[in-house]
Amino acid sequence: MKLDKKTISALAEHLESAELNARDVVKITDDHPDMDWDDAYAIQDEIRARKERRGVRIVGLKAGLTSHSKMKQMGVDTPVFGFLADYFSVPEGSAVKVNELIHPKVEPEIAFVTKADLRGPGCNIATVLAATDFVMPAIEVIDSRYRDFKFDLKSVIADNTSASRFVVGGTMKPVDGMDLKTTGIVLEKNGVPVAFGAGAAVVGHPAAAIAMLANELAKRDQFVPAGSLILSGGITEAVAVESGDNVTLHVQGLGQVGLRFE
Ligand code: OOG
Ligand code: MG
Repeated sequence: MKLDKKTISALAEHLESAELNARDVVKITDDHPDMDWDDAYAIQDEIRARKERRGVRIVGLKAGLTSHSKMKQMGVDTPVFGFLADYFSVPEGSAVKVNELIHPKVEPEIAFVTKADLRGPGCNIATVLAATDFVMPAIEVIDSRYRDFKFDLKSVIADNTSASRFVVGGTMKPVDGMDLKTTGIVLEKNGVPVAFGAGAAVVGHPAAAIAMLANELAKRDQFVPAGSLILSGGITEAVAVESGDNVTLHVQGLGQVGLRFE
């Protein structure tokens, strides 16, 4: 750790205020170039603790920057992990208010729900699939608090990996008999297909992203508890949205899920 406790809580407040007021800020490494990975996750953990102290429930976890399209789009090279708060969850088909956000983008993802604890180190595709209750389609709405979505890895980790809203829906299915590598997806904006992919785009297999999350949490003496909802990461580049847009994600064998922006 390079930052003291006071600085970590000040940065958590700074980034959380940017989120809650929908105001962008410059990336925090500009002022704290020597902060390390532990500092970045400590700031994220402090944002989580601030929300919990106000009575917000944490309802899930997420992996991000798990596909080459996303890494290339953002100019970074390692996955990152964050949390999902209760108010991030949007009912299927309902509207996300763009005036509560800075510059939202949508990502096509596969959500996992677990039925057993996942504890790293050493989690892998097999252990994740064995612990998976079901999978379902998910659209994540990301909204980096950093100006123009410009950040480095430590800044984006501190900013809870741009987590903002999400919707899950479609059909929930157990993973036996599914090949999540070749599961195809089509993302439509206003009825027009805008992004296509398959599960393998996410670190070879979406379950591998969940294993990476469990192994990363283990470094901080944490684990993925049974019953967790986890977003495995955008399969394609994120797509910018604005008021009036309608987004639908089709996942092969898992139906579709959608939301609107107003
Ligand atoms: C970081 C979050 C990326 C994903 O699914 O790749 C993410 C960002 O691109 O702002 O959630
Ligand atoms: Mg995502």
